[in-house]
Amino acid sequence: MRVELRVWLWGTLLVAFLAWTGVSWAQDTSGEKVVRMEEVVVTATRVKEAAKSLPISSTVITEKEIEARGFETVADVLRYVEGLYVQAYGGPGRTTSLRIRGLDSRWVMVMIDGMEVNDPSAIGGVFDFGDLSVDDIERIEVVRGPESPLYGSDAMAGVVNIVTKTGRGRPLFVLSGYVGSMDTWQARFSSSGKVGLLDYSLSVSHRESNGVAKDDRYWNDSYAFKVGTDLLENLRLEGTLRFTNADVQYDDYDWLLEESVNDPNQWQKTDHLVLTVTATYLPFDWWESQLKLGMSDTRRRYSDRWDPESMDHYDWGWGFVTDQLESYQSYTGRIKKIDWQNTFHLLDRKNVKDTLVVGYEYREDEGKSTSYIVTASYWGGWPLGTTVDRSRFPFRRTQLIGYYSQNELRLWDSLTLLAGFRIDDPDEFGGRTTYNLGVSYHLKATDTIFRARYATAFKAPTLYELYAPPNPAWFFLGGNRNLTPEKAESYEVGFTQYLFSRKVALDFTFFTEAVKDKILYVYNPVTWLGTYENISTVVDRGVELGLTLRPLDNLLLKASYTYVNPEDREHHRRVEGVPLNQWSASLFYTWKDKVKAFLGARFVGDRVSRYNSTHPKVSRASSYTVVDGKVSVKVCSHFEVFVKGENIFNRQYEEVKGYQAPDASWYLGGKIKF
Ligand SMILES: [Ca+2]
Ligand SMILES: [Ca+2]
Repeated sequence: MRVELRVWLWGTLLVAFLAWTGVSWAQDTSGEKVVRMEEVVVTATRVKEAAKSLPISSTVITEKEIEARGFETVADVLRYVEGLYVQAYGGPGRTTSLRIRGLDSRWVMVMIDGMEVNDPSAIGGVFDFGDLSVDDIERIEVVRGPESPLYGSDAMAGVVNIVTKTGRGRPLFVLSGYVGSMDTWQARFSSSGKVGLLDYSLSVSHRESNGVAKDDRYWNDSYAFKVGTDLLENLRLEGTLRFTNADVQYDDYDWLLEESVNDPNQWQKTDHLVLTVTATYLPFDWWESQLKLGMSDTRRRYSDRWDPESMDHYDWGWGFVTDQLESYQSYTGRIKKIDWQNTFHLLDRKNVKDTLVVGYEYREDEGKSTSYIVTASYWGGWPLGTTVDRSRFPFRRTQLIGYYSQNELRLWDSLTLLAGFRIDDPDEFGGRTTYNLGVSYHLKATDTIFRARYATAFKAPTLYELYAPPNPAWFFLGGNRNLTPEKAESYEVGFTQYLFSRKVALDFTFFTEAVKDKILYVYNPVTWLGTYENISTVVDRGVELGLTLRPLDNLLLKASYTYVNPEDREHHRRVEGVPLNQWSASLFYTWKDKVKAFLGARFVGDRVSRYNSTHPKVSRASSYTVVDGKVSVKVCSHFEVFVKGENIFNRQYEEVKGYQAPDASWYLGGKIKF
């Protein structure tokens, strides 16, 4: 039977069963709520607001929901969010990127506690989600659509902000761990609470796995720490630190066959450190001033020694053979920033509320890299010699200064008008101004919220695209200093309809976004020499549908459907690697606060993996449906056991063609609280 059909059948049976048991336990209201209908979001406007009342599309995932789903990484959690597509190059620890509304991962800004963590030493400045665990996270906020008017460059497709937990109440200590498929084991210690004037939260975890196939080992150590104090009634100081150290074995890739080729001794080592210090001061009750200093440092090292099994030994045909004897690459990227935000509650009356945000941001992006490759070549068995290719991308820095402002006017508690603009002064390109205009209206008679929004955005070229040194071995002419920022313009309209005293919420959003002057690698077909140019245009259109259903207090159903179709206007074709259709459904169930269960299914449609210039056939990556679940049982007030399954029906699938995703995986674990 097809996986989709089985999923549907089992899903229907399960809903029927839960509804039945749910009715018999309807009196039981002790279940903790995974999702509140009135979720608040900060990232969308830089001010804490009810998410649905804003003219901006956002999703908030709480700690409880993360815990209920039982996933290990932020990427796994994001796979269930509407409008998002996560692509991993294989199993645990492998490079993982995120698209928002089908747009490039280069245009997604990722923040941890309001600090950008994108890697400026990566070609497109992309953040790699592969090693980011859910340790010590209180909430994940996702904003879809351009956020440049508030956050500047990089936020063209949207923003993901990961917020570390704030300690509250009596200190709590949690020890947890699990073992399971792929010889995986994980252990975590975490604690949070308030001691005297200090509130804190911390988490230390270790995970290792043998991965999907041969020589796919993975280790991850993650440390997260937050400490805060309300020094005065109107002054709060807060510091956060997150450090991840991970090692993963990766494979070679055969571009002709679009297949992975095992390499037994090829490793990637990643260190990522994020630090933030924030002071929040309220000189008056109508003025909140926040100063944030932040730093994000990413180091990646890749090493490989020769072996006969992988593509280190490569036969080019015509008797020409190369052996890559040794290779080593190192990349260091760092972002430093100062953000000073002032929020003025200018009017705060019953029928008129006006909030003005004014801020200044200074940001530095730094990067450098080195590469060392030793290759021996042969022709017809005769040695032609050994070449040592050393290249170095010397330390580079770009600076960016931004001034932002946004006014939010709320009338009669139903009409919200939002207007924002930001002036950025990237040191290379002159000033950039981005705008944001939005309106939302709550029609109380039918409990419907209507939304509409217009926004512009830009992304400055990355260090690599601008300054990369030429590399004749790769026919690379070097970075292009004449590049200009990529620009985007977007519109969206939508509504949220609540039904049955808000037990049901329906969301609909239509959006369109056009990106001009997209930076692409362009090469001369005769000489093969190439570099980056502002050459392409992408026009994106799509819809997002969401359904939240809480028929009973202890039962919650969330479902979403996303259609996106970004079109490459230069070639008049669909952008590679983007599924047109995606849906997901999640069921959360609590029984007397003793049993908690999650069951989820998600479908990803097929993707064009590559257009072949010499071959008329387009290569495709096929669609898939994956089912995940978790059941945890509280044995006593201090101890719980859980079992979780990922890809339960053992669907063989690939997010990126040629990179096998994990088979059905089962994990058994426990958790002690004291
Ligand atoms: Ca391998
Ligand atoms: Ca090797």
